[in-house]
Amino acid sequence: MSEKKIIPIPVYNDVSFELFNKIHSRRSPAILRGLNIGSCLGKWTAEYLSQIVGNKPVKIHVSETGQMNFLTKNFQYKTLPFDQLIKRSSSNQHEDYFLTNTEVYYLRALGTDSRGREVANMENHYPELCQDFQIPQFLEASSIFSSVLRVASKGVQLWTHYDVMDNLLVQVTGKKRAVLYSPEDIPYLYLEGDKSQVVDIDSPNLERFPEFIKATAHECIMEPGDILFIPALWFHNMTSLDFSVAVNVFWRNLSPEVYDKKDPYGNKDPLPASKALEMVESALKHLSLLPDEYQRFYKRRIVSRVQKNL
Ligand SMILES: O=C(O)CCC(=O)C(=O)O
Repeated sequence: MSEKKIIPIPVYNDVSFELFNKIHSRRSPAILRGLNIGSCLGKWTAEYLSQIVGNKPVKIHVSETGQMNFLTKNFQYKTLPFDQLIKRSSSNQHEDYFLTNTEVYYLRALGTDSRGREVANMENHYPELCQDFQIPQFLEASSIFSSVLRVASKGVQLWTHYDVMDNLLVQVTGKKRAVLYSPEDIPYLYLEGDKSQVVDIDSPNLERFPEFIKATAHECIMEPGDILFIPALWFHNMTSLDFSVAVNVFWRNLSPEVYDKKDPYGNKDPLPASKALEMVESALKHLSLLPDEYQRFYKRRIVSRVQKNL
């Protein structure tokens, strides 16, 4: 049986603006280590965060198991005061809980509107934390789309997915394992929309997902202070190895008109791509009017036409 392929994500120390531009144009992931991210490093403990942010309500994911699965929704959305979230997510056993006393928590900060349509922005929504945090001055302010606070219990593993914007993920507190797959690995990832159906990437069900073995994992362990460059369209699967606090910044590398204006997360396909995907669905619907033999023939013709352009 063939072995799982793993490539370590390269680590760059004290990255200059010029080096960052080179890394960015290579379109592959990298760890930027030793950059100044502000006084948050070492300061953002559970006690400090609870005290400074207080009890404002936040919408979170709660799950009995660390391995969260967006497709089967093995978690629930709940609301907690921020300080309660921090208390619970920084401990393994809870006096108060929703599902079980060992449940885990994940916060992906959103805006403040009740329908979750507002883009996350640290300056607007967590101004008390902003004085402690800075992103290296590599990005043009006008291209920045969002800045997202992320808090996770130890053991939370976020499903493999892609986003459509470039991303700098700044790990502030705790360690995190990052496993990334190249956009070229799409044939092996069993996608449903922007997510992979392969939830257990370390012990995949190879009867259901036989091709997954061909995917190459680009891996690293992020230390506090590390910044991971996740290029747009790279799949990523993140596991918090400790109580974890991170901030990520999404920015646009395409012209603004191609992005979906109704996308608060930075993960909706660019408009020309979503149009094209819709047309594929429509093509399949048309073909379903034909007998199997003809359907297969014309699907192969379509695949061969697309492959000519790859
Ligand atoms: O580190 C995390 O909690 C998830 C990061 C992530 O999915 C992202 O930055 O897009």
